[in-house]
Amino acid sequence: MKSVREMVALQASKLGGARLAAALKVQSVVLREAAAFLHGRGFIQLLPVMVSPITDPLNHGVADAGIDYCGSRLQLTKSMILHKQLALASPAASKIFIISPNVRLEIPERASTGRHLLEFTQIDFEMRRASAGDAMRLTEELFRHLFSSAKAACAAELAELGREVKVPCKPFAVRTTGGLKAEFGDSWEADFSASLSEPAWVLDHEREFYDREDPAAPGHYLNYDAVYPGGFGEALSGGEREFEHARIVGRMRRNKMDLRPYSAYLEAARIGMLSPSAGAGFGVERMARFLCGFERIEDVSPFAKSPGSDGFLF
Ligand code: ASN
Repeated sequence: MKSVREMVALQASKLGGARLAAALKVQSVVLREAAAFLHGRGFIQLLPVMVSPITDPLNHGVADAGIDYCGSRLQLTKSMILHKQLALASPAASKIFIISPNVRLEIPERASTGRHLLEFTQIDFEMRRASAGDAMRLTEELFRHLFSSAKAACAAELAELGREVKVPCKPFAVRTTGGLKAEFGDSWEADFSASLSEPAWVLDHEREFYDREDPAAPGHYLNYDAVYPGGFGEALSGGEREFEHARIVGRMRRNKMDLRPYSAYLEAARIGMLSPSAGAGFGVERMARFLCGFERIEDVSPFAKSPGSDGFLF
């Protein structure tokens, strides 16, 4: 166990170092250019929701993080998916994005992936009456724009890091989760990413209740993950959404969820406030890590919080 003095000295050298400085510049370009690109496509930027009675349930190894307030329980946002669906009810907001801080208390084992942090920021977008294909084409253009902007604006920093960034061709290659499992087995995610030289899509995996199950092929899902090449793993995830009350309830029951906390969201679905939509979100720190070619995501974040760690200073 290191002393506070030793830990502060390490933090000082991280903050004063060229590596973090390069990553922060790359990340800043990603934030600026993602907002500019989405504004240019007619998206409205919403401010983040950070506490709410409901958030993304993320039924996989993430503990709830909440605060008690005046006798009720507020959750810290794990993702704004449910609020994205609700916000689309505004006529001003047929295409929205949020630079959204998320808190996910991940299981300690996730520290080994190099791409999980307890708090991170995602650029989260949603489009009313859009299809999976619409969201995938938009993502491909956005990623191309972000990669080429970072390359141009941070040429000196990337050269110093010895990192060559390739602007991907579009459309990205497309695979399915089932096909990759058959080819690579249980470690398909890491192995598939390691086999790639450009980002690729992985379609159709059973995730949360809000990703739409294909009405024409039950057991299949109209969702998509973008995967970075070179073993950097998942970049973005999204899907078409369930918006009809009966289907949402059916999916929640299948996931053995307690419906009570979601009563207002379900009422909104029942009265038709939710519309068909598609969207996605990608982690800003993950993109900075990929563009810089860093092994660990902690290296792009000045105040990184790794899963399982209890030695947080700031
Ligand atoms: N942002 C993701 C989406 O739009 C959800 C998530 O981050 N869990 O599907």
